[in-house]
Amino acid sequence: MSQRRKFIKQTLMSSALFIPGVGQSFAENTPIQKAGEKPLFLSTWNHGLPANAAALKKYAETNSVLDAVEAGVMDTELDLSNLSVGLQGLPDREGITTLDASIMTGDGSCGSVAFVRQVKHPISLARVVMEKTPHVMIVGEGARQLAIAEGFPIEEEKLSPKAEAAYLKWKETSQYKPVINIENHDTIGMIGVDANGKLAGSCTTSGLAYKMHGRVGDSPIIGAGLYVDDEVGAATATGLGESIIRICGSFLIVELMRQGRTPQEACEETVRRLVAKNEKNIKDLQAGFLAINKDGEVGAYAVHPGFNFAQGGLQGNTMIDSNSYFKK
Ligand code: SD4
Repeated sequence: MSQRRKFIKQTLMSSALFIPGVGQSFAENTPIQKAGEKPLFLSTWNHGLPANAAALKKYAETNSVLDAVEAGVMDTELDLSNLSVGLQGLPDREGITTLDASIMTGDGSCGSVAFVRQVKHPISLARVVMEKTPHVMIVGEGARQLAIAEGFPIEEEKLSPKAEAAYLKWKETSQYKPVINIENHDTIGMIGVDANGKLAGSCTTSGLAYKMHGRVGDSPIIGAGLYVDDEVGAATATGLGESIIRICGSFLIVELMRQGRTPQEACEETVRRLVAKNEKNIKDLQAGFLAINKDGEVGAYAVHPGFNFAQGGLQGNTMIDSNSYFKK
């Protein structure tokens, strides 16, 4: 049996999975790590695997879940193969790459930046907003100025070769269709819990490809793309930001967990809410959520099939396919 299958089987055996009344959207095979198995990190999509590895390494060095979730997604911000995170990401419709990021810890501390240009590590700039300013969110030129003041290198404004090729192709039709689908869904959201049940999360993206200049998605909006509360748990999101902002997706998951839902139940209920509030374009939009509670239990759910995530902790670092509301 492959390591992955073995892992899934083990975690399934240790999970109570039946949720009465949930109906067809119930996830039969999303594993839930046994309570107490901490630290644990969850990250969206395939690049979550190296990101989790970077987070676990940092955690081992510093014992800080905040340092870990920052270091984890910094790895993705530098990943040249990823066209949805970092300065190599696909640009907006004017051909300019603008970045969004947020970071949060379970005591309510949070910081975010949006519509930032020329900064390689927006997640670290979000952390500066959290730790060194009295504010939560700084955007655009103000964020760039903060980066300069804090000694961040300012990069040349130049598309990566892959992004440039894709942009030139897109310009042939310039079709403005805000669709998150198979080709365009690589934001990284990471949530982690430490050995003592303290939580932190991070989220970073270049946002929707060919967006209108100035468009901001869910990733830097606290409560939409990310929410963390040490009393309960944490959640993060990926997908079409407009659909996620509309329902305060990550906040909703944490609040549902506060009311007693498991992370899995909370993710499923939140996706149902998203589907109900986005009926018009639901066939074309993808959104996926990850949740973790302070005991280290896990949930994941998406609108359509195809969402996956990496789970890294004591049992290793493994890719897992999420279940979804709509089936294949
Ligand atoms: C956004 N949520 O800006 C981001 C995009 C994304 O995977 O998640 N892509 O809407």
